Amino acid sequence: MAVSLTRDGNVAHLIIENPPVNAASHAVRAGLMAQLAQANADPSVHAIILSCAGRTFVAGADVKEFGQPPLEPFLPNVVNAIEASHKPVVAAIHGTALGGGLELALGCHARIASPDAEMGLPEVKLGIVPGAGGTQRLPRLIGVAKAVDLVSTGRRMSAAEAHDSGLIETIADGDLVAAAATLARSLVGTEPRRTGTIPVPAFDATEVDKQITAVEKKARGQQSPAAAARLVIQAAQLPFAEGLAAERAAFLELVQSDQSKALRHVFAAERLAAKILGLEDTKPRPVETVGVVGAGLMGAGIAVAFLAAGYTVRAVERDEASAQAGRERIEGLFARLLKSGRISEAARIEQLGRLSTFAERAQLDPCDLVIEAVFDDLSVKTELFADLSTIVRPDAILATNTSYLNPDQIAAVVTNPERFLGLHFFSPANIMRLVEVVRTAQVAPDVLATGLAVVKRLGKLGVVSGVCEGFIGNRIFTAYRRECDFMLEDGALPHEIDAALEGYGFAMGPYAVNDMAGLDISWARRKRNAATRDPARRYVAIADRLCEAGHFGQKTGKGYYLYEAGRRSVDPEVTALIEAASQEAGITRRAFKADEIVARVLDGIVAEGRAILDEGIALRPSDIDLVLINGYGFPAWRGGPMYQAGMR
Ligand code: T1G
Repeated sequence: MAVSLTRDGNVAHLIIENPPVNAASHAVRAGLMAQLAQANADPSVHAIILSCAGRTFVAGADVKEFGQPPLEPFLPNVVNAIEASHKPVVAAIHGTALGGGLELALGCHARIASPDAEMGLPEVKLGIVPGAGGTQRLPRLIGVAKAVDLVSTGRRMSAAEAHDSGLIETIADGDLVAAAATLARSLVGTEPRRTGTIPVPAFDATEVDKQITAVEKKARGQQSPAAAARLVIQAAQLPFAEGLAAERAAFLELVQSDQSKALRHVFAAERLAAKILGLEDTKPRPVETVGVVGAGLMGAGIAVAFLAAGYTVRAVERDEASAQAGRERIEGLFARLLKSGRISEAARIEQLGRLSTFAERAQLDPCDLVIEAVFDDLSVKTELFADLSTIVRPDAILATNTSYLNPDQIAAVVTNPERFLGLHFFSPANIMRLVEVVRTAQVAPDVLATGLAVVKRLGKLGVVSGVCEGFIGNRIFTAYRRECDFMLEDGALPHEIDAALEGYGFAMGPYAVNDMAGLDISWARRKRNAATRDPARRYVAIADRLCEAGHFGQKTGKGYYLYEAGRRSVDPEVTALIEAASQEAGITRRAFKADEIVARVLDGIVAEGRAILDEGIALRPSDIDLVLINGYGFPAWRGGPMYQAGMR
């Protein structure tokens, strides 16, 4: 039974049980309506509590029912019925109360949560808006500005923040259900506090308008964030029932939209990425102490990611001075997280407390896993891993963060190479969600499973990639850049290509990205590969010309663009250099429309994606979508390049 009713004296306890995440499926909705009616009809019941069995409170409507014929009772009606109850109903929240789950709790007359509970309305991440009263009830409890932030970002609130903002009455100290029963009993005989009847607090309309403008800018073409934010404003302008109707209409329209279908593909793809054939029953190895070799930009970010996820970190550098610099770099990242409010002072101290830095590799011997982020050169890597093989336990896992080298060549020097794999982080490693888990030729199943489990514990998205130059992401990015460079030589200009792709929804165009990363890194690699480059293949020398002219990007104040006083502008010197390169190549330049630029780029990406699938480097098209979305700024609301190409 999806919803059971038990008694605790004069309190009826409704318990939802629908594993794995108590989604508000049809059975749950019908069960709630029936048990609520029974509790309300029973004179010996004076109050009601609503809680969930298993690991979490309701994590939302059942996304698996989307696109199916809708079955009554609909969730808004269930929430309204709870709100209308003449006996007080208390929600007891543990785990994650998300979407329709939080909306159920908002329909209750009071809410209590366990200290580690989280709450949010992440519907925008599925291309929809809350559809069961969330945009109308939430602002009545936490105010308009905070509600706009929560519904337009889909972020979660901790129990502490929820309590401070007025979303929940209290945080349970000890047994959650017992505390909820006490709270429910304290409300017996009082008029239930129906959220829908609470006036929306006054708000600063100018400030909220600015908020919505920022939401639209950040959405880069995605509809749902601004739609959700506007509905919150309407809550302050319309009678409650009309606000609910406006929300429902917006929900029903968006749930049919291409953007929502694409984002639901991404939701399902993320769950699928963790499912690897043959690893279903493979138990990961225990990992608690992690070694990080190289505490430069990448290494420091990786160390912060592991510390934030509760691991003990031993960071090693080549000498004392570098080790000290590495520690300062890590502390600097924490200081920035603190300043931006992403971490509390207590958490910063606790996490840094699990860090130790050394100048001797021998200090890595207690590690369960060691990952390196040293200079991306084969001889540097092989020397390191040959040494590490003699230092750490024979069963300790060794991982490389290489972006372009062949991990199988590195594995050749590793003792017990079955314990070696690639964990390719993206910069900044403590922020970027994507990690390519590189399946080396000899990796043991439980080592691969451990890699995926570690990435999940880091709160990141692991995508398995086979071994080829650049793995999935950089290989496709090379193809994407190649198409862009061809158009550059054929007549387009960097700002035109960037504008076309940003107009399509990319976070940033390739030339602006290149200027941020620095042109010299890829120049060094091109020079390394020049001897083996296929002379039959078209080669565009524009980037080389720019580097020869000292255009290394933002770090030199000029790259594909000019950077003055923090502003980016078109550089006539670059335009002239590009036109000269076309002439040198005997090409008559022509104009490019934005649509053609986007189509050429997508064709290039999809063609490389198909090759990667044919070679078995990626396990499925949706993995490629996830890599481009989470590592290269491809707009999630378009579902990914392979999805756009009709490959599911
Ligand atoms: N419906 C159905 N199945 C769900 C689900 C959902 N809402 N959420 C998760 N699952 C499945 C998931 O597919 C996987 O299944 C298993 O649960 C474990 O998930 C009216 C309309 C809750 C934080 O957007 O964010 O409410 O792959 O691997 O990492 O306004 O899942 O094992 O077969 O992700 O521990 C709004 C979505 C819906 C929350 C758990 N809610 N879920 O994370 O496990 S729209 C959401 C999550 C809505 C109303 C509207 C996470 C999680 P399988 P998992 P996890």
